[in-house]
Amino acid sequence: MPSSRLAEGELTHQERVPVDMDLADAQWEAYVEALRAEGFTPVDVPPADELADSVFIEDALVMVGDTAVVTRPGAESRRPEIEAAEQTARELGLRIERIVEPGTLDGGDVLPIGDVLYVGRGGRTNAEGIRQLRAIARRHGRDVVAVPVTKALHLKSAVTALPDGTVVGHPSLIDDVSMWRNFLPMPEVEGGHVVVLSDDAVLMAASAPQSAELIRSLGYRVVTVDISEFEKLEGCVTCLSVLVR
Ligand code: CIR
Repeated sequence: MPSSRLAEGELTHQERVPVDMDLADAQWEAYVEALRAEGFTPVDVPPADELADSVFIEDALVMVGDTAVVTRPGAESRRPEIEAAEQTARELGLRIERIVEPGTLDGGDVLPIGDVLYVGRGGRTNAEGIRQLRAIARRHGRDVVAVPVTKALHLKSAVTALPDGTVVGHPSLIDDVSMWRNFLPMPEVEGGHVVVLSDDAVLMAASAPQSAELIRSLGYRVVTVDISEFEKLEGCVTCLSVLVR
């Protein structure tokens, strides 16, 4: 659940604006309920109230097969978040691997498409973090493809993928659109953020209604959640959970 200090979280591209904490808590509950309604069993990572960004759990853990990679977040203020994340992964019986100093890697920079992990090299994830993830991924039969990210906080702030592998995103945030073979531009920035729920359903933020319509027109069921208070801290719909399948 969100820290009561959420409003003090890291900001890179946006101006700080007031956060309605009651609304943030309600939006969090609705997000968790939406996942439950889709058949997931939500497991809470113990709340870390002193860590403003701790609700953005995606950045602390990356799933590679049945292994949880505990990251080393690029923002120093976020490094202590990994403790509770690792503890929860252990309690779930997952195998653990780690990104270690001097590597940095945020889970928001890791986009799995099939057996490939696309990894954003930007402000939070460095070359050493990518090298370490590549070595871990290889042991699990997966490839890593590194992608420069200079216009967005994380790779997944710029692009994500539909269940069929189509990459969606807003061109203004993408360094090189031509590197994505199967790219579909979205009319809104937040339209580039989808959580794959199943082969035919995705979760999206309510802030991207035109993109949701476009994706519905392709035959997908689109579940929407309002995450306005998290978007004020540069959080996307992907960043509030880690899906363990
Ligand atoms: C940060 O700057 O680290 C947080 N305020 C937001 C992180 C959002 N994470 C994500 O989209 N994966």
